[in-house]
Amino acid sequence: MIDNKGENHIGALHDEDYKEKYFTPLINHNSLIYDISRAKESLNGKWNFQIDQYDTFLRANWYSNEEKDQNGLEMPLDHNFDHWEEINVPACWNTESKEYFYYEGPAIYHKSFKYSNYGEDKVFLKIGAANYDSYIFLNKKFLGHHQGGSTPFMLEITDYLSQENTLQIAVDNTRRREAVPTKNTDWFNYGGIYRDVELLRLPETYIKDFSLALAENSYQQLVLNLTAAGENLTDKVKLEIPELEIELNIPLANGKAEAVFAAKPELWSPDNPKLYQVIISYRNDRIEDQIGFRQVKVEGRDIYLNGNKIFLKGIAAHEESLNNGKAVTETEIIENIKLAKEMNCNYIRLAHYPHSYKVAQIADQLGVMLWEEIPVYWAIYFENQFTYNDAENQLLELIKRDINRASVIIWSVGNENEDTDARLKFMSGLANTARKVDPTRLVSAACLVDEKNNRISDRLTEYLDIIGQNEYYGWYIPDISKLIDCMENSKPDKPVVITEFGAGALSGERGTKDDLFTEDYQLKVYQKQTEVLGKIEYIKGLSPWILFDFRCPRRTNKYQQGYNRKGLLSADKKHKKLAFFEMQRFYSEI
Ligand code: GCB
Repeated sequence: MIDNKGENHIGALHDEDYKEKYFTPLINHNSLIYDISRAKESLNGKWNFQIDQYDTFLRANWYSNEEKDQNGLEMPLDHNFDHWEEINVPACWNTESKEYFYYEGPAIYHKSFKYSNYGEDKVFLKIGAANYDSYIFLNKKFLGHHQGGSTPFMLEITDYLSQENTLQIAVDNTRRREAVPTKNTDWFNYGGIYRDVELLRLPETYIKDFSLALAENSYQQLVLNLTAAGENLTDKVKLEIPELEIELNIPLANGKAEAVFAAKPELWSPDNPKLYQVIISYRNDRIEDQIGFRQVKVEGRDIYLNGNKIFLKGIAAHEESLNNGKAVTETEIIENIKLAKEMNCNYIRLAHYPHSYKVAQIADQLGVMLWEEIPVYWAIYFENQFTYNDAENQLLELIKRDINRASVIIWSVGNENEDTDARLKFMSGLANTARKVDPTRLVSAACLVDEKNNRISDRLTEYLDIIGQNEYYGWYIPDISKLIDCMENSKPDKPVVITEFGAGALSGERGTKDDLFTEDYQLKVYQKQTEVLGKIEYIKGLSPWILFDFRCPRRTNKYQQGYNRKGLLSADKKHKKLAFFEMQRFYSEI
């Protein structure tokens, strides 16, 4: 993990490839240990913070904090970590101070903390999410770099801990062409450590990850796949599901335990979000989780949940709140799910990047199905191998994180990308990866309409289980009468979910049905959309764009003023627009 070269690179001050030279390796999905429901210690709270526009922390190795030269003479330091201002973690820096609202670039977080050993053999540091790039330093040592702003990562810090510790995290939210997402998106570019920072203490051998789900084509068998880590991985893993009176001892072979066993769980569904307490123990390690069991599949043009045909009554949502940016609170997550339920939804599309792990946990409990997505959004650098690796790593981190969440039924490998050869190779590769590592869920992506032929046709659909289709008839394609033609021109051989349609409306703005940006116009678009889409046999779900208005610097007309106004609610969620009630009606009648 340690890159010793990183310790003496005085030249880096003027060196433009300092990052590649001194700040590898990358921390990837292999670093993750299953931690949902494990006890962890929080390092949240006040951290010292400094904007570091010229990246001097990395260039001039500030983290090594050398106060004296080789002859013991005092050095003029350009920083004082302890004197920097304090900021909250988790939080987006943009919402912490007016001055940082539009800041884009590197910034440094610093925290001191004490550590005493309680008998554990290993200690891991977990960062829930930081937008986008993070460089981790503990006690003057560089420990690793992580790319990807929405997924968790971990690193083992056992050997670098002492009683008094200093931890620095350099976080950079610069948009970059080769990154995922790339430079141009339709949402606000938040920065900072906006999910929990925690310590995880583990014994010498421990459970690295596991999945527990219904066997394919059976409601009476469960399958456990578990990986343990550490030395001498022998003995047995114990699995208990007390309510089902299951207690099994499963032998480990080469660090893996696999078992298929009889069980008759009550099935999870939005109407009956039944969860079972599951306890897994291995030697001195123990995990306790709440898991639901359900089967989701596609046959012909239908989607089935537990053998019953379903229609995904959905809504799309960004991860944002006016006060907290991306650092949404549990209360806000519950509020969003309740609003969707009030609209009679059974499903939410979490656009366009992984939202907090808490969303899926809460959705498991409250009973709502989820679409989860990685930010392969618009014009990604599809020709670039590093970009692919980054996207695939984010996908694997997301799947590992939410593998046992019954609410998650679809992995989406991207949104609205032009149908080129490079994109096909890139995104079909991601779809294949998702299917290979998780055969218990469906794979999709939100595709663009073939405008030239006015129909659904995208070469990627061959690799998907469900065709996700965005269409903006009545808005970007103003002639809404073309919607029915598009649907009738299309002959999909799979279920289609309309992943987006919509129209902008400033909340409270009224006018005639023809006045753009009024609630009346938005309502007209929704009425026409539901009228047409409701009659198309192959459409098996909708997630209109979007639950509430969200910040976006690209939107600057007099109605928008920095917000995308296609929400069915205002950004503060206090006002429901007319179209909200149209969706509520439509879903109640399906
Ligand atoms: C889209 C994008 C979404 C945008 C939306 C819009 O097709 O997928 O991210 O925000 O359109 O409002 O233009």
